[in-house]
Amino acid sequence: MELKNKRVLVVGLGRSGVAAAIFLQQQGARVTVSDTRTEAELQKEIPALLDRGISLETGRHAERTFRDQDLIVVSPGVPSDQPQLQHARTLGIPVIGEVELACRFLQGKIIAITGSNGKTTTTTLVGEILGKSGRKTLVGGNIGTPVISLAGQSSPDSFVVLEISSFQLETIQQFRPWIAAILNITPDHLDRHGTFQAYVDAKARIFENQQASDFAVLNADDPTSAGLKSKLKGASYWFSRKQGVENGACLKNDQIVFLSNGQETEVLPVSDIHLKGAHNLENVLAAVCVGMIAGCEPQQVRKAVAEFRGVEHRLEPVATLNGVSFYNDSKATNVDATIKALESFPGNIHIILGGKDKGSDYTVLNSLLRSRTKAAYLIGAAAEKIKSHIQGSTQLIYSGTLDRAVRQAFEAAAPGDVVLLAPACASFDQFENYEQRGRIFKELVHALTPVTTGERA
Ligand code: UMA
Repeated sequence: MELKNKRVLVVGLGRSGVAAAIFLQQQGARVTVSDTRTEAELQKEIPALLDRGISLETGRHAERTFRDQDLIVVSPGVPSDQPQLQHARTLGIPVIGEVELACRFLQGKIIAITGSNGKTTTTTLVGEILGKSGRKTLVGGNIGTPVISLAGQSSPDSFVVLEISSFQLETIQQFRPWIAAILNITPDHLDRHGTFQAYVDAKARIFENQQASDFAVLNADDPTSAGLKSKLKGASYWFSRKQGVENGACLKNDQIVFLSNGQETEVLPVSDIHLKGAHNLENVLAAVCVGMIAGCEPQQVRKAVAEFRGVEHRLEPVATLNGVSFYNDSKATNVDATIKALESFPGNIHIILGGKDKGSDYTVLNSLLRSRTKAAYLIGAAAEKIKSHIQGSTQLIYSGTLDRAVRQAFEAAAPGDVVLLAPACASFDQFENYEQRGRIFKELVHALTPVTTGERA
């Protein structure tokens, strides 16, 4: 892709937009960035761009700005059916996402992992497995490091492990992973995609440009992702925690085994895994499957899994105070992730729910709320909607803020209980992102003062 002297517009000035704009400018493009946030709101981002001579449009997306371009690169958070983008397309201006831009420049083998839940844990673990097997490994994507920022570090011997979201897949054209995995598909981001089918279609695009020499990995236990089998062009591998598979990773006598072309390899005992929950067992199975396809030795895979303690904000143990255990699952930004978090504990849970609604149906939480929780503490903009969906399933407390929820849950909890932040919503109504929500939760927990049993009574 020749960028020298090309007029390129970058839409959105978040992490992806900043990285894309700088990369494009380094390639000799004449770059403009457009963001709906005001100049005052972009104080942190602006200086690095102005220093490099990048032009800025803030507070709006003017149609004219979009018209006068040779290429438009959109950030994942910008809806791809946005009117200015639609108009640019009708003028024949190519509109691509940051991942598509990056794939034109990345060297080495791309391993792409998507799914509604478990992406970050699996991507991180695959990175650990490959890294500990002595391969030159780069990790990025939706996990937080824009893919474009890896382009310059990559070389033909690199393994580039990417967490890829449905938003990023909406704007690919040639993106072709050597190994592509879908972990699971359950309703999420319906506010952006409109329908569940549109969301599934976006996820399925991860396989779109694969060829016979590539590999596809799917979850045999998840009907929606397994249903994409007909779309696969590469060799298909499966992972399952419930059944045997012909090619892929599954369980046999409490061992994870890998099967490929009729050959079975014992990789590790399930007891080596430190992560809680059945969903994490699935994530490990997927990562083992990818690591083995990539040619890692089983003992290296085993070592990496055994040393892996999980990722921040994913069912992360925070502290135990007065016998009450606190868990930070701020990354549970959809209903299915919250279900998995609830399933990880046998009962006595005080759950904190709420934030920015994404068009979700919270009624599906009711049976687990009834059987495993003592109370739900509702916060954020979605509190009223959640209340109307889960009324009668457990004791409901309208806390409003995370701060109040943490204090109220701690006051109500008895020794042996669990206080779980697994909000089933995005964070953007009250926080910058889920990471900030998780960090604040941990700070609030650490600031709680343990009381003696006498005081508590
Ligand atoms: N903006 C516009 N016009 C619009 C919409 C947004 O100008 O119509 C601007 C906003 O004002 C803001 C910027 O775009 O300044 C934000 O862009 P962005 O939302 O793409 O955010 P980035 O900081 O670039 O982060 C993105 C991903 N964000 C989203 O997909 C929403 C990050 O995933 C990712 O880590 C990062 O790129 C690096 O690749 C976060 C996420 O929430 C974690 N992902 C979703 C999820 O996991 O559920 C998909």
